[in-house]
Amino acid sequence: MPEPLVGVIMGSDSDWPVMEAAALALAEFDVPHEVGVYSAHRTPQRMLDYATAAAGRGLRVVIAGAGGAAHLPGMVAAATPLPVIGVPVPLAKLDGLDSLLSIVQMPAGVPVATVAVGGARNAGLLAVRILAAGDPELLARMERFQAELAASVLAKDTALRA
Ligand code: RP5
Repeated sequence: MPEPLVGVIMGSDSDWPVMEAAALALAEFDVPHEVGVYSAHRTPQRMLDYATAAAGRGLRVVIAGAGGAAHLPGMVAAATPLPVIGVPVPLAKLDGLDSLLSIVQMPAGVPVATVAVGGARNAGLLAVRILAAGDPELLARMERFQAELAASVLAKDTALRA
């Protein structure tokens, strides 16, 4: 098994039904990744240990998803120099707006690239793009993916007009 380049982490295993889409997008591009639960509130030291060790372990990007008082992405970004992508996980109450605002309003100097509420697939694709910037083969695959996406839209347009 190749060493993971992307860490897909979440505050609770209850986030997995949303976060799985990030792992699936990475798998689609054969990007080695790992998955884990690290709670900013319930296991703060374990979360910090993960974040501080991530770059040294060879990770290049961290995708962090959390819901409600969603402090995981920001705290991980505070403790690692790696790019962190935050996924606001929608919970039963407040529809994920609380998660979004908890993740997106980072203070200057500590960025988290925040995707849409429940936008784990885009988080995975953004991680692929970050890696592809330094990997011509992965960049070519991303270009093919974009061309296929465009073709699928054109096919729908053609079908609609027929
Ligand atoms: C957050 O609290 C987690 O990211 C999860 O979205 C939310 C609820 O967690 P559970 O009570 O389902 O474990 O930290």
